[in-house]
Amino acid sequence: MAISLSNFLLPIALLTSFIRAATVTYDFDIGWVYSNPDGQANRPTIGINGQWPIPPITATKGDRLIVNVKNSLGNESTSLHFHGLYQNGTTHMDGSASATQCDIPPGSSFTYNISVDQPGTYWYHSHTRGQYPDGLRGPLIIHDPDDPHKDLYDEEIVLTFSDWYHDLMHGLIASFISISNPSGAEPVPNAALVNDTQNLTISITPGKTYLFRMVNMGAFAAQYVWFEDHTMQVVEVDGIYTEPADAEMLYITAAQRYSVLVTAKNSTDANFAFVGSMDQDLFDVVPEGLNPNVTGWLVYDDKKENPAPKDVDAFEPFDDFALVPTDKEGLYDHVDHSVQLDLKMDNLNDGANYAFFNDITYVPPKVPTLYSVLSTGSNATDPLIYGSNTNAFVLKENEVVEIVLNNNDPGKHPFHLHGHAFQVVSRSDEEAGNYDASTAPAMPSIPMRRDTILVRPDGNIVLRFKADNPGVWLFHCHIEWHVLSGLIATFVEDPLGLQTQLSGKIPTDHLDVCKAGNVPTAGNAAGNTVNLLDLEGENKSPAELPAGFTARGIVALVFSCVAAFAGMGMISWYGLQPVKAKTG
Ligand SMILES: *[C@@H]1O[C@H](CO)[C@@H](O)[C@H](O)[C@H]1NC(C)=O
Ligand SMILES: *[C@@H]1O[C@H](CO)[C@@H](O)[C@H](O)[C@H]1NC(C)=O
Ligand SMILES: *[C@@H]1O[C@H](CO)[C@@H](O)[C@H](O)[C@H]1NC(C)=O
Ligand SMILES: *[C@@H]1O[C@H](CO)[C@@H](O)[C@H](O)[C@H]1NC(C)=O
Ligand SMILES: *[C@@H]1O[C@H](CO)[C@@H](O)[C@H](O)[C@H]1NC(C)=O
Ligand SMILES: *[C@@H]1O[C@H](CO)[C@@H](O)[C@H](O)[C@H]1NC(C)=O
Ligand SMILES: *[C@@H]1O[C@H](CO)[C@@H](O)[C@H](O)[C@H]1NC(C)=O
Ligand SMILES: *[C@@H]1O[C@H](CO)[C@@H](O)[C@H](O)[C@H]1NC(C)=O
Ligand SMILES: [Cu+2]
Repeated sequence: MAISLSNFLLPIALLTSFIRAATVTYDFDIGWVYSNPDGQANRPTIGINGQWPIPPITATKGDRLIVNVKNSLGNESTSLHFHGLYQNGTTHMDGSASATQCDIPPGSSFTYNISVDQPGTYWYHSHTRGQYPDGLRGPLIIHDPDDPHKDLYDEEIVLTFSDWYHDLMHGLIASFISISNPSGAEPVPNAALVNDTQNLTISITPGKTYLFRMVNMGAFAAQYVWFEDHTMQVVEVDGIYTEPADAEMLYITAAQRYSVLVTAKNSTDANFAFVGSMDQDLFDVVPEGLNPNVTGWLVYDDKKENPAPKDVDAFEPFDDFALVPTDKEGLYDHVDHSVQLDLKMDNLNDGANYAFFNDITYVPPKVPTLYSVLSTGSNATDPLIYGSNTNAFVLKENEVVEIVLNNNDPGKHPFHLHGHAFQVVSRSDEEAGNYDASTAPAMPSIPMRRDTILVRPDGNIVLRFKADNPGVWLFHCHIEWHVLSGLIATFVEDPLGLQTQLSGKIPTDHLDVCKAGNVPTAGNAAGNTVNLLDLEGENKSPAELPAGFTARGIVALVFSCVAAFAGMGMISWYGLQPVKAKTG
């Protein structure tokens, strides 16, 4: 009896472990293709295996995900980041170029090998500076056999939202970070897309309930999203299940995700529009003729017309701060390590506009930060070795960390932390100024958690998380323009634990791409392996403006130069270069 029972149980155990440990492999050959998703401009776009839109990545909780990347771009380096995956034990697979790996140069290959234990809606994108808006971004969905909401819906549909540019990032970046753009005005997108197209139709069966997994994979614009005459129920944000909460309209910043339940009507009398509308408050100047909206339809009857969307009077989106995670994780009410980050935008002496945390703008170090951790022994706990322009903070194992972010800028910024979902314990209205614990509202006992959060203009946010994931994790604004202008901090979490965890585990292809790109992999941020406190030769930002030289002065200077050179065309424009030396 006992024998036959164990004979019976054994195959089931094997079957279970087989299902749980499935390996999902993607072979991605990254190269240029042409695309024209808004019907207005055919442009070079970064595709995968000759195709764009690029494929969604899907796996099931417990799977091992292997992504074999070959860089066939010819003229650009690349990398892939898996946004929202904690990479617990595999910080070297996080894909953050200059932080956790070297860029993958043209012609090189690289394998990402990740164990995915977290269900939810994520996305993947290049984390090489400024590249993903050229097309290298797509959804990443981790299915969950134990989804607490699975009985509430019949079908799931992925919807990606994004902004879209007709010009390539290479040229846009050159004009963005430039003396000719001293106010730091970001390039304005040309169109909004849903599923990398417009006028998408979704065939709907009456009476069914759908789970829409929505991802904003844009470069810049947040989008207001609503389904006409259908209420959404939010059940997941950024991979965190929430108690169902009704929402008529969402505000989805770049990099955020929402899963919502939408129950179809019982009749097929009409079709209904759904709309994504780019938040034009983000744009310094709204170009004439820009359509900020992308429309799609819930089609109950394909013989009936798809009506034009009705104008909404006011944008009054759902407040995500009120969401309650289903796991009811309580507030971390004791903080071990508080990090204050004061955000500002300002000019440096090259005349261009940069973004700063605590007066420091991020510049990628010569040695990727992870490789500095792994090659500096006990000195890895000293934040100084990571360089003058990385905003490095060293965290101790398992301490509760708090980030107090004061936005001393009139713009909205969506902040993302790699390696964790954080508790959002405070978020002010706009114009509230710096965080002040003595006047701020009481913190929620069960705070909302997610991995990307909006800080309002001249307002503040307070985030908390436990340093239970050794790694090098970037914290940055997810507006790609602000990544380029330096709005990044580096958290070096439990560096000595990380050395033990990853000892002998960096695969050779990781070091091969460094060699191919001539990037050093040992020593401090400057590549100095002897005197770790000597940062001679490190990558640094341009110097500060001389005292009394204001951004306004640069604008005036540029306009007077432009006026002086007017009529001389491109050559006179580039003739602005000498001004650089004069202001320095
Ligand atoms: C979507 O429809 C609008 C309105 O008819 C049209 O202007 C636009 O070009 C369409 N977009 C695409 C990609 O076909
Ligand atoms: C890289 O190659 C693509 C495709 O040929 C081209 O459109 C793009 O302009 C090139 N980029 C640079 C910086 O030369
Ligand atoms: C991925 O990592 C696991 C665990 O370290 C290892 O067993 C496996 O061989 C790796 N797979 C590939 C394709 O590198
Ligand atoms: C939108 O694109 C995703 C893949 O990115 C696909 O899975 C989904 O089915 C598409 N949705 C519709 C309604 O076509
Ligand atoms: C559709 O019909 C079912 C069964 O009669 C009912 O329970 C449900 O409330 C109806 N749904 C809507 C959206 O009216
Ligand atoms: C976009 O949608 C908003 C909100 O409904 C509306 O006010 C605006 O007129 C629309 N713009 C265009 C160009 O259709
Ligand atoms: C760390 O720095 C100290 C000086 O503070 C130095 O004596 C020691 O050799 C360094 N250790 C390593 C592993 O470089
Ligand atoms: C990482 O794994 C450790 C041990 O397995 C666990 O205690 C910790 O909570 C995990 N951290 C994250 C962010 O998932
Ligand atoms: Cu920003």
